[in-house]
Amino acid sequence: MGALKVWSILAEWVGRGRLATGGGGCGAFARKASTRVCRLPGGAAARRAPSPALRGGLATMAALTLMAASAQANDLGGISRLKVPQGHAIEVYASGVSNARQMALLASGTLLVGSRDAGVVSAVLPGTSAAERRVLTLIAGLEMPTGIAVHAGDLYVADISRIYRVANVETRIAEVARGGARVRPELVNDRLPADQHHGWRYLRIDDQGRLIVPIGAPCNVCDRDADGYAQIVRMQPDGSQRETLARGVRNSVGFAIEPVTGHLWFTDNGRDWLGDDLPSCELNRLTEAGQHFGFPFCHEGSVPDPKFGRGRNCSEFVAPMAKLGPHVAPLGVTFWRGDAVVALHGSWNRSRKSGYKVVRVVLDRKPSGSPSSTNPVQRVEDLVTGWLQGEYAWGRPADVLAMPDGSLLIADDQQGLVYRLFDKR
Ligand SMILES: [Ca+2]
Repeated sequence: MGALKVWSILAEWVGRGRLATGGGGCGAFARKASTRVCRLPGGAAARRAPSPALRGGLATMAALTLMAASAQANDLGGISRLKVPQGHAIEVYASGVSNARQMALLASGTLLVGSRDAGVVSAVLPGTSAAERRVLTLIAGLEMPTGIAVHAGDLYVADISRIYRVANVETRIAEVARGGARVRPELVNDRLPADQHHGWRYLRIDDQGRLIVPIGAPCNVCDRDADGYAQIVRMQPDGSQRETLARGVRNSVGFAIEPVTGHLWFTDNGRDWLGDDLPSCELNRLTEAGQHFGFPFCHEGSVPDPKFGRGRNCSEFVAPMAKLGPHVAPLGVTFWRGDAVVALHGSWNRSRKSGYKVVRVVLDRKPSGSPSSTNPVQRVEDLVTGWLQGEYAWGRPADVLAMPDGSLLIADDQQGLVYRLFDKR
C-alpha cells in the first residue's frame, strides 16, 4: 500500500468521525489537510481553518504515515519479515516476474522463469541489483507453462499438454531486449494429457537431452496407472521413446538429479480429505527405473489408503526419503551445498495453514554417494520462513535454484518475485 493510499484511508476515517480530531461531528472532512469542510445542517458548506489541535494531530499522522510507507517501500519482498539461518542474508533478486514458477539459468547469467495462470515465460537479465535487472516477457499466451528447462542453448517449456522449444534462446532474448516481438516457440509435442487437474509440469533434461516430465493423477485419489497417469516419464522432446521412470506418484511438481549418484529426487503432494494431519507430503528418491512409490494404495510409506489400500501392503512400495508434513504442497527441488532444498508452496485445505517456507533436507554426505538401500536423510530443517504469519500467507515459494556463486534463488509465484539467499559477509 502506498503513502497516498494510506493517507486517503486515514482521511476517510477522519471524515467518518472514526478518529477523534477535536472537530466533534464534522462529518465531511475533505482530503486536504489545510482546510476542512463541514456540511452544515441546512446543507450549505462552510469552510474554516482547522484548530491548532487538529493541525498538530494531522501533522503527526501524516509523518507517521509517510514513515510507515517509506519503511514499506524499503522492505520490498517483506525481507524484514523473513527468517534465515545465522550467517545468511536474503534479498530480492528480481521483482515484476509474473507468477514466478520453475527457474532455469543460462550461461550468460540470464534467468528464465515459467508461470502458471499468467501463461508467460519471463527472462531476468543480469545486473548487480534488483533495480538493475530488466525483466522481459519472452513468451505469452501459453496454458500454465510451469515447467521450463535449458539444454544445449535451447529452452524447453512444458505447459499442460504441450512441449515447446526455443532454439538458441540467448539470441531470441537479445532480440526481445532490443524491442523485438515476443518469441513464438516451436511446438514439438502436443500429446501430453490435457487434464488441468495435477497437469502442471516441471522439467529436467538428462545428459542425453531427454526430458523428464511428471504426469500427475487427474484426481484426488484414483488408480489410473494403466492410462499412464501418476507417473514420472522420460522421453525425447517430441514425445518419442517414452519410458516410465517412476510409478505411484500422485502429483510431483518438482525434482532434481542428485550430483554424483544421478538419482532423481522428487516431491509428491499427498492426497486430500484424510484430515488435517494425514498423509504427509513426500520427498522421494528414484534409484531404478520402474520403481513404484505407493499412490493410490499407500501414502507416506506407511498409511494404507482407506479404499485403494485394501488387499495391498505398504511394504510393496518404495517409502519416501523424507516426510515433509501434511498439505504443505512441496514444489521445486534443487541440490544446494550437498543437501536437497525444497520449496513448500503451502496448504489450501487445512484448518490451520502449513508450509509456505523453504526447507533444507540435510543429507549424509558420503563422497561417493549413498548406497541405494540406505536413506541418507539426516533431518529436515527450516531454511527460509516468515511468509506465513498466523493464518495470513503473504508469499508462496514455488521453486528453488542453486546458483554458480553458491547462493540460492527462490521463486514466489504469489508476489511475482525472485529472492536470493546468500552468505552474509
Ligand atoms: Ca508415496
